[in-house]
Amino acid sequence: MPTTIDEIMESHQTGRPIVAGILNVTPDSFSDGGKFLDPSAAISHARRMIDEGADVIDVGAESTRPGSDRVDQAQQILRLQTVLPAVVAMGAPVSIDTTIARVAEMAIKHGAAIINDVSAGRDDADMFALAAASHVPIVLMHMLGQPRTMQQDPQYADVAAEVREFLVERIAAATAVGVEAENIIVDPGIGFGKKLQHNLALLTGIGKLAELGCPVMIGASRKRFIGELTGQDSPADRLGGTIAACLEAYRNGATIFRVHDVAQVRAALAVAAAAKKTQ
Ligand code: HH2
Repeated sequence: MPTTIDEIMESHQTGRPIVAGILNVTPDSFSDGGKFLDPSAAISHARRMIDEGADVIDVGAESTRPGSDRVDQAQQILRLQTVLPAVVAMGAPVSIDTTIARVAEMAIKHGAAIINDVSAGRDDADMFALAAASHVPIVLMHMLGQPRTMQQDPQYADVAAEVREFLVERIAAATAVGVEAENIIVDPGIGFGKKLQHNLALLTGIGKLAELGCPVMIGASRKRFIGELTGQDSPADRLGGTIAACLEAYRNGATIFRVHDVAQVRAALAVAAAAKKTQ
């Protein structure tokens, strides 16, 4: 049975871990760029992730890796137009990873059930109005700067407190436009304008975000900070570190995990969730 939106939005209360499988319909994503640009490859990968236990499929047509170039609205829609309806038809909720309201609108028309906006409504002034009018949950993520330049020496005095402050402000901006507070998911934006020590402080400091009363999403999968800790240059080799990061985040209150390796993370979280229940 597919996971419902209510189960996702109540996950921070129930402790149920939600796994969002990443589907990058892009030529240049940092870990799987080019692998799923072909619609039939993308569709079979979504099928596989659902079979492996993904609760959500997070579909994106623009890479936001450090240094990436922007992809315009028409190009994103072109990349999504075959894949998105096919993935929606598989029955699992689909989230649309975009910062452009017209792209999110097209995705919602085709059945997408969640907006994942890594700019937290700052790139496109219409995004919050769209979320409010269509009553779909929206992920608000923290990013310092823009993907092109965000890794150029990011600085914080207290990263967890500053990320929290940013998200409090974005929640207020979204609700002011009519987005229901119950429809907001927050995300500290691992790797988005953060050095190694910032990412680690955020994984351990997630409790500060969980206090906001929204589900917390975490996207640590295969990211560079894991390679910095393990010496693994190739993102595909970073599964062990990805699992450790997800478990650390879960222990501290995150419940939605955006990952490439669905089966393995699902299994790790099943064990962690069962152990948590006995506490
Ligand atoms: N990370 C990426 C993309 N979207 N969305 C949320 N909410 N949180 C994240 O941490 C996040 C995200 C970057 O990872 P990926 O999609 O694998 O790579 P790319 O941006 O190169 O396509």
